[in-house]
Amino acid sequence: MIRYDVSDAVATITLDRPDAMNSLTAELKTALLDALRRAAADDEVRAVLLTGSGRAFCAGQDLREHADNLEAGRGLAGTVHEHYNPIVELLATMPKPVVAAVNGVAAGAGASLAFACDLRVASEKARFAMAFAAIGLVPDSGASWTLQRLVGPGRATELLLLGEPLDAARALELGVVTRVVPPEEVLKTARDLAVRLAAGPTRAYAATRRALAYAATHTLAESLELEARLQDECAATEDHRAATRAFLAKETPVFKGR
Ligand code: T3D
Repeated sequence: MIRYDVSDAVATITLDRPDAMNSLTAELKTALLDALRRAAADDEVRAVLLTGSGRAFCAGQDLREHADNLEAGRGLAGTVHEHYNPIVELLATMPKPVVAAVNGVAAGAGASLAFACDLRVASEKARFAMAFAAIGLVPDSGASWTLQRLVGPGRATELLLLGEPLDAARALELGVVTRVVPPEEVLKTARDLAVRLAAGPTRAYAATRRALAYAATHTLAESLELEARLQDECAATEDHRAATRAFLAKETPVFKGR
């Protein structure tokens, strides 16, 4: 259900239910959460790459399992709290960068997973479907928070209420994705970015993620205060000291993530 592979300090996590468009069952969500926890906790992993196998990135909640839960009177069976929320929180807050290789359609919570990553590289064949309203649900897995930060509240409202699919070109235009490449290049392009980030100042990247998330919901004065604290932390890192020495010696810095 999940493939987990580490090389070049990048953990590649692949949703691997291609026959069901990588739609999310409880089992797959548990495996994804485990994989993300493993990547977050492993100091040898300095960037994460999330992708899907087959023609989809992820079609969101598995609606067959969902229908079974509804029929059995279990409602959502606790999956939002138990799975979706911790998955998205970890994607958005783990202390290392996360890149999504959106190889195909990303629908519902599948789109939300991509939105929670730092960078999104999409295949020309990818599309995003804000599929929640079409089945009478509210956007979840952070889409109400992330999408409006990517495209602004006006566009986000339209996308979430009308649910019209967004092709890759339009997604790039609106800022939902950062790059669009031919399908055969999507994984390599995203992986190259992840490898580049994995060779960077991991602690400064973690601090940057924190600062951006914090600034999105705090005042300028509060954000300046957090920046000052985070800058003290970064200034004390081995990477910062070594990079400063390298600059003055006109050398290329080698970051160790410490
Ligand atoms: O507990 C909770 O449920 C709460 C959390 C909810 C979070 C959510 O994610 S809600 C949103 C759930 N996802 C959707 O509503 C998306 C449903 N799928 C679609 O809209 C379309 O299938 C796609 C836009 C993803 C792809 O369209 P297309 O035309 O490329 O493919 P298709 O023909 O519609 O689907 C291909 C197969 O995948 C098909 O199965 P079949 O007929 O070949 O046996 C289809 O049923 C299956 N499939 C697609 N999405 C899902 C799915 N099966 C189960 N669950 C899916 N989400």
